[in-house]
Amino acid sequence: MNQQLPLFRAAAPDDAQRVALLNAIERKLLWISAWMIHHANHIRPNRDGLKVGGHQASCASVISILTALYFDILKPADRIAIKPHAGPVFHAMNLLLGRQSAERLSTLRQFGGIQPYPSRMKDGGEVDFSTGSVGLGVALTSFGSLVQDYVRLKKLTPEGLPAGRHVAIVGDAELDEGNIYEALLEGWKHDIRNVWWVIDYNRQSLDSVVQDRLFGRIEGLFRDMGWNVVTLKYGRKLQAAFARPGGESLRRWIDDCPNSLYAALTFQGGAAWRAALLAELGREDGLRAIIDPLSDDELAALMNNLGGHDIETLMEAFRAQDAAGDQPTCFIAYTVKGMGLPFAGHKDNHAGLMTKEQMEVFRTAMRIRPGHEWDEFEGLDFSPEEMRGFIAGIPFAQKLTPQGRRLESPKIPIPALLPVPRVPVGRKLSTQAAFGEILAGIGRGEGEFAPMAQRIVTTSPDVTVSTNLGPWVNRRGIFDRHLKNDVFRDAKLASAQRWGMSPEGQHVELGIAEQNLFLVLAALGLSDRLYGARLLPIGTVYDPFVNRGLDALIYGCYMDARFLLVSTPSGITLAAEGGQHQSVNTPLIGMAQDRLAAYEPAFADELAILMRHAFAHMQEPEGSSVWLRLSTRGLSQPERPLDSAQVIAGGYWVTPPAPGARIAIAYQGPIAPDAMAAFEILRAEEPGAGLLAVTSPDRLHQGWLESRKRARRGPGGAASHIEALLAPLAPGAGIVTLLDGHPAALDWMGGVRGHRVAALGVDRFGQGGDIPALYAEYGLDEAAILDACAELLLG
Ligand SMILES: Cc1ncc(C[n+]2csc(CCOP(=O)(O)OP(=O)(O)O)c2C)c(N)n1
Ligand SMILES: [Mg+2]
Repeated sequence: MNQQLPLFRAAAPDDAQRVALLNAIERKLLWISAWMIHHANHIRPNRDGLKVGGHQASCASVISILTALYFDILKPADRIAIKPHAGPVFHAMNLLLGRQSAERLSTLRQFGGIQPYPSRMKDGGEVDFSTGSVGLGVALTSFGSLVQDYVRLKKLTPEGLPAGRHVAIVGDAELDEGNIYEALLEGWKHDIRNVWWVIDYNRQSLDSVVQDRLFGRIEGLFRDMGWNVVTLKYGRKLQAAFARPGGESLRRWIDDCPNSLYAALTFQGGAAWRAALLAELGREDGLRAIIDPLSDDELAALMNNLGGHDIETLMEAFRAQDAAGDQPTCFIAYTVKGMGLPFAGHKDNHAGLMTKEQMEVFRTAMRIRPGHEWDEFEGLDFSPEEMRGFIAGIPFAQKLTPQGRRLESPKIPIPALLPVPRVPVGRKLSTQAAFGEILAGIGRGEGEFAPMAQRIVTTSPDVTVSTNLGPWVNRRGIFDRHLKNDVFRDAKLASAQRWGMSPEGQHVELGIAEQNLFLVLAALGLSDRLYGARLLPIGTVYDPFVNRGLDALIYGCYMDARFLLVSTPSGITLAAEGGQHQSVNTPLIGMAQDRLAAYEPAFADELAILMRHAFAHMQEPEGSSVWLRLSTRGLSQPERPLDSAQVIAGGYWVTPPAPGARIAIAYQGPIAPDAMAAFEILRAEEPGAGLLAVTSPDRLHQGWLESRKRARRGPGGAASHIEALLAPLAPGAGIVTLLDGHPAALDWMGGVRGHRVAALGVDRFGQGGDIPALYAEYGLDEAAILDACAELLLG
């Protein structure tokens, strides 16, 4: 069984009152969280007959842990992720802290009300990290700590702002998520400090009771990653019992008790505990002396006196660790799921709700008068004034800044034009190469580029060099909390890459784990609001592997983290590298993802406009993150004036159609030369035909959706960009759309003005080959484009 904490020093006398007050808070949190869920399910009118839901058992499980943390240990600068299904406890704590209204608590899971799981965007300033997709919030605390170190070591944070600890309250089943271990490994590499993960070890997940043998493994994993592990298995009552004659056999029995039996006995209560103990240990005199004097309820309370439910045990463990230093620490706090509620320990209790009858019994036990259910200090032995006085004095109740815990950081000025690479005649340039050159140009940090150069931070999961971040990294260095020399450079061994690391470095190098990339981007992209230091984060990744980290990308967007994602190479245009490296679905993800504006430029001038837009847009309150899908295919670069507003809005006519034109070609990305070649042939027969460059199906489509919403509200709204672009075409004209990705990304264009669309694109897995072979096979070459034109023209 797990290692025990040494017996703690006895609580100081002045702590007795504190413990009593904390016990009162536990009582309130248990009541209010259960009542919030009960109210939402049984009292509020239900219009659709669907279950509202909520997790009373998951809440009950962490009451003591959260009480000890928030009302004794945590400080205002600490940043916290809470197990998602304990959301109601979080809101109840804020009620007691005077940061939440009772009225609002009654809106749990209601439209416009408190979200089922804590949400930064929808639940307001007290939520540091949203949670909901289990595992991600936990891992994010590690990367938050890394980012806090990054901005503090560079002295970018407001003067006097203290550093915080990063704390996750973790459900034990969350540890099944692989991203936890990816984050542990990456955290170890970066030597993260001041992170606590407190595991609510109730040995239950959603479906059932978890395996007994698992935890020895997990504890070892944490230790291997340099974490301190503190196990809180037994509370004070049990510890005292173990110290008595016969107590050792009681301890051994509990230690050996399978999780499922322990849970079942907990559910059955005192009489069942007695029967089980007597059957197994009844011949031991000492044991009889311990249990015989206890009533059934007292015996149940003793047997459930686990470390995670014992406020003194928790307080002392947290305080000891608080004083011990900054080593990342995992607390394994044994708990009972549903503790204090009628379904405590039952394996099916995850989504269980108390019945109305059970709630009335619970209400009586909690001394809550009808009509006073939301009163924050109802039914306690302390007066509301005593409770308020105590809470006002705890560290977490102090103000971090006059504005509270959500910080701000001024905007960073972005020059009107970014340095567009100058391409000698005859040289071709890909968007990926252009990206590297533009960033390296900014990285010189000269003149008006100095402020933005200082705030850009790049990160990449082991594809730094192959996504062309190399020149930037050579200029700005790699971030590490410690100075590490570049051994190759010191030995004068030739290499294009400088790989020295220091606290001044501005590139965060990651191992190949794309979820970590997106979690780091999420933390970097919240740095203004969490640490008071605005950054301009850029993450690079191969386009197909966006899918590998997708849930973490969505998670970052859900929190409105702001960053620039550059995914390259993309599509079958990658050619010979082939197969699994060729992305198909990413343009559709870009269209569907909220708070992420997705673009696919074809030429360097477009890219420079879009990168400039991205740096500004990610700083706008109504802006968003930006995604650029790039390519390794070199293209001859046009010399031309370009309307940046149109590039940003999603497209422009390379050759505008004549009024009433019967046909147009709309291309996206590096297929541009093939579209242009086909267009020249088409134009010989159809002189009025148009050639449309699409830089963003996402922005065009979004603009169209918004204009239609406006139109439904009433006449007079402005037409969207795509409506304006397509206006010159004849009614019923044909449009051939093409992109190196799924054709659905553009074929909606037919719906805008009732045109007929032939949508070309990729709808099968890619494969190795050269571009002529692949474009022919997937129907993207000149011949395929002309065939599609003919099909439309001939009707
Ligand atoms: C990524 C993801 N998968 C599945 C779920 C559904 N789900 C919600 S809670 C839960 C189990 C939680 O168990 P545990 O973390 O031990 O929390 P407890 O309720 O026991 O405290 C599951 C599977 C989810 N929220 N996120
Ligand atoms: Mg659990």
